[in-house]
Formats: sequence, structure tokens, C-alpha cells
Amino acid sequence: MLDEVVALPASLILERSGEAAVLMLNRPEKRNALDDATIVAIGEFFARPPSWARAVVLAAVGPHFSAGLDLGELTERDAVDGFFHSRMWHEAFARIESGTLPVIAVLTGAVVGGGLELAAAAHLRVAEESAFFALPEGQRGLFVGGGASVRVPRLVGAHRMTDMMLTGRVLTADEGAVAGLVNYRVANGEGLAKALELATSIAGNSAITNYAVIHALPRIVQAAPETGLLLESLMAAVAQSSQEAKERMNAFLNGHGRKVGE
Ligand code: 1HE
Repeated sequence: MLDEVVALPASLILERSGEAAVLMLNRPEKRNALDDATIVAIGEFFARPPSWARAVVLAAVGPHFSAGLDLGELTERDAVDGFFHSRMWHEAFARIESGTLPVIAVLTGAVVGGGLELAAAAHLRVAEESAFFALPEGQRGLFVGGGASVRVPRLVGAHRMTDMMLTGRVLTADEGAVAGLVNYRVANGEGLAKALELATSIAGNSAITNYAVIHALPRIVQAAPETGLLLESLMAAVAQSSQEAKERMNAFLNGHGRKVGE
């Protein structure tokens, strides 16, 4: 069942767990530093995820989620090459954020630089106690290039990202959770199980609801309020009219549906 997906480089591993595709960064000896081949392959995977998948768990082999950009590849690049390199990251991560499936990242150890940019493109973040967050670009004479300046302030506010970049501040898992980087903070070793539990629950939603949350909600948030409310009404009407919504509401009224919290 796994052979229908795009070919993956050795730096990525795909496993199946029920209806969840588990995509793992697999370069632990380099702390899952992200080289160009891995970025391109991540983009291709999310452009054409396996047909059986209803959600994706994005995790990592080894104690660190990702040390960010592979600094070994940061050789002499002129401004034009640098621009297109950054755009390549944007394209790949847009396919995560605006792809067809909800994506849950499991964060451990270093979630830094481009690793944090990758995590920020996921829809939910589960962080183990070991996770720490930083944007060391400021210390390396760089600037973020993988979408952090758009996605990280959305999660934590521009003021916190400014602090992380100007001072090199490292946030612990708990600080990341308070700041808004983390949806679920779990003990070490429990991240994957928590993410799979969430993926199973999400896979049980109707496809139109998941689509609305991933695609309509971010656009509504960015729209002018009146436009946002109009989009909300349109999306609500489409979801409500689906056969699945009718079946689910009838099931609840007949005592078969899940109660809130179940
Ligand atoms: C790497 C990288 C990397 C480790 N590129 N090779 N990111 C950073 O500035 C983070 C740099 N990394 C670190 O600060 C540390 O490695 C960690 C805190 C993540 C982990 O420390 P530790 O003690 O477990 O590992 P280590 O001994 O530092 O590294 C192990 C190996 O991984 C070592 O290689 P080795 O051949 O000597 O064994 C390191 O060189 C290698 N390694 N991190 C390449 N990042 C779209 S723009 C995004 C811009 C950015 O992401 S800038 C931030 C880059």
C-alpha cells in the first residue's frame, strides 16, 4: 500500500498507521538538518499524498526534530540563487499548509531555524518535554527564509519572534506552549502516540469539515471581517448541505452520535 507514493530520498521515511501517513525526517546523524533534496521531496509528498491517508503525522527519527537549514549546503549563493532557494522552501511548505490533509507535527529536541519553519506549516503541533525552539538565523548573520516571518508571528506574535531573532532566545517546550507554538505538550516518548490519537480523531471528521478548517479558516482570518463573515456563511451552507452532515446530525438526535468530549 505504500508503493503508490512518490519516491522518497533516504532522508525521509514513510509508514502507515491506520488512516494516518507517518512521514519521518530521517537524518539523525545531522540532527535532521534539511538539505535541498529533502525540502523538494517533502513538497512532492504533500502534493501527492497516498490515497489511503486521511491525515499526516510529521515526525523525526532521533532525539531532534530538526536543526533547520543544512548549513553545509549554504555555500556561495548570489542574491538570485538565494531568492529562488527561499522560494523553493515556500513552495514545499505551502503544500503542507494548503494541501489536502490535516498535518500534525511531533516535536522533540531541536526545533530550530528551518525546523521551526517546517513545524509552523503543520496544522497542529505536539511537543515533547525535550523540545526547544529557536531562530538562530540572527546569530548566523542570516534571515529566515522558509516562511517563518509569516507563520511564526501568526502563532506567537511578531514581538516574540523579534525577541527570538534579536537575542537568540531559546524557548523550552513549556515556554513554547505558553507562547502558542504548541497545541499539546506531552512527556518525552509520548509525542507520536498523541499525534496518532489526534490523527485518528481527525480522520473521523467529515472531509468537508476538515477542508473548511484547513482552507477556509486561514483565508477568513486574513480577510476583511465582512468578507470573512460572508465566506463563513458560504462554507457553513456547503458543509451543512452535505449528506454526511445530515447523517451525523440524525445519528446524534437518535442517540448514536458522539457527545462533546467523547
Ligand atoms: C548540522 C546542522 C545544520 C547540526 N546543518 N549540519 N541551524 C542552526 O544554526 C542549528 C545548528 N545546530 C545546532 O545548534 C546543534 O547541532 C543542535 C543544538 C541542533 C544539536 O546539538 P548536538 O550537540 O546534539 O549535535 P552537534 O554535535 O552540534 O551536531 C551533530 C552533527 O550534525 C554535526 O556533524 P558532524 O559531521 O560533525 O557529526 C553537525 O555539524 C551536524 N549539524 N546541525 C548542517 N543545521 C530556509 S532558511 C532556514 C535558515 C536556518 O534554518 S538557519 C539555522 C540553522
